[in-house]
Amino acid sequence: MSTAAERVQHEGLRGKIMSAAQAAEFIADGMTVGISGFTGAGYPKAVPTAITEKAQAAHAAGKPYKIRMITGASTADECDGVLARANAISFRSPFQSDPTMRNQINAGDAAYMDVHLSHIEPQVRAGFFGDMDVAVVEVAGITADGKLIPSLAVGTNVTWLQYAKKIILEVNAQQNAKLEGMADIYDSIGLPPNRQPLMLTEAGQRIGSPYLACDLDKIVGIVLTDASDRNSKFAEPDEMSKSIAAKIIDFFSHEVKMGRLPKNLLPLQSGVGNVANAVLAGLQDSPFNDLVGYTEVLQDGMLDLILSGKMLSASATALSFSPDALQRFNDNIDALRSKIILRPQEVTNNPELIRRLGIIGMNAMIEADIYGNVNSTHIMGTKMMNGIGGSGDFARNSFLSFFVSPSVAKGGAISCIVPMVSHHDHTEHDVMVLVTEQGLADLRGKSPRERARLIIENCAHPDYRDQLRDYFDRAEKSGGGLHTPHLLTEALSWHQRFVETGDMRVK
Ligand code: 0RQ
Repeated sequence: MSTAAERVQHEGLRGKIMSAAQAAEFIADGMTVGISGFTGAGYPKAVPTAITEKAQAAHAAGKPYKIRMITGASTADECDGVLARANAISFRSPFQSDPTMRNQINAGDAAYMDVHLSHIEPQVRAGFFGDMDVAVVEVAGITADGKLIPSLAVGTNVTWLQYAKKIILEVNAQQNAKLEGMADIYDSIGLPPNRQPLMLTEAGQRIGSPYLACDLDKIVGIVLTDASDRNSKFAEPDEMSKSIAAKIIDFFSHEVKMGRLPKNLLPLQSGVGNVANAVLAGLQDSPFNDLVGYTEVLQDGMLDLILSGKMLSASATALSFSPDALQRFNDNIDALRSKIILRPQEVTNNPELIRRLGIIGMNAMIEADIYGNVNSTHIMGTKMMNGIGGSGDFARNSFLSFFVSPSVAKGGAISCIVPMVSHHDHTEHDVMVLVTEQGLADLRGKSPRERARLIIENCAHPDYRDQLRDYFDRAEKSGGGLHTPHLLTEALSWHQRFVETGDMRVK
């Protein structure tokens, strides 16, 4: 493996190598900082800690110091975590999953704008977030002619490098040098009224360059690192995840039999987490072959489908592996380079492409209501969990859109099927199939009342079915034929009961 210094092959840029502390000097209080990283991959490992030290010194001296931080998606403890603990973030967008950051957002100590991942790059380019003062971007290397080799996530790097006034690069020797050639960087989408069509007609196609590019004069510092992404091991799929996965796979078989899906299905998008991983693990032993992936985050399950030959190719924005899977990836990188395509998130999450390619989108949820509206972000309607991420881009535009969840949370004290969701992320119009360990509700082609009966009988936990039937029956009778029956004074009473008593069940 080459050292980080050896990976800076451009003569002129070698003179810009400096420490993280020196690089952090370019970042002043109040600045908007574009940071690389997508679901725990490709985030800077050293400069965030150096910013933290600056913030702590400023705060100790009674001076203000906070940055406005915009990323591709979530980063990791060495980035979101350290900065949040040092109270160094005043504003955060578009997606995070760090516990301290989450607490600060919910306490009102940091402002948060939760944005569809397909929107963040064009909105930054359009100036909705003001100027971007500095970008801090991790790369796997810099070529002799100044091209940047993307690391394990491409995320928003194209836009950050173009729009930031100054650029700090972290060159990380831990990222495999053989990543060179895996990315497909397309950066000519533009803004209205000159937005260009994305000429990508197959998930595995390449339309751009393998390199990121920027104005080299904007690079003010290069920091050398040698640290891995901090992805933890996935738990082996538990019974709950396996049960949800099995129902989805049965449904695929049914759809193939009905002639509504081809034998190799359609390109698969899968959200983050254990259920998503279990669905992909379940596909390993399924009758489907020649699968194709088209997803934001490529996790262990999809990697193993490619390695076993079940999946032909996968397009992603980030490779977010457990340590074991990263080893398998590195061991097989020569064979994988032509099968995995790393794209900017503005391409991956582009509604135009998701619609054109006919994606099967599978995402997790916090709760759904009896009509099929889904809440992916807010606990009890008020507390931000992570953010909408790319789930909305995929839910609205996929050919088939699934939402999955266990039927209950917190040991049964919370029903994930409720009369009315306490926050709306995905409306009934974007949710086609709901799946819990109890069963699957195919909502396509059904009216709200038909959907309600199906969701209650198929997806709700038995402990809550009578309560839901009672709510729906009384709502139906109350108005004499309402299109979407509700009892407005009771619709959110289940959440209220949980807040007051710690249990949604009527005792
Ligand atoms: O709480 O952590 O205290 O134990 O919520 O629940 O079941 O482990 O679910 O980790 O798969 O996350 C929707 C949040 C699900 C995620 C969400 C509690 C539960 C637990 C987590 P604890 P689970 P997951 C592409 C796709 C939006 C972004 C997205 C998410 C914790 O999937 O952030 O889809 N999605 N991106 O106990 C109260 C309920 C609850 C509940 C669960 N109804 N009420 N608490 N919990 N249901 C990738 C990107 O976009 C980057």
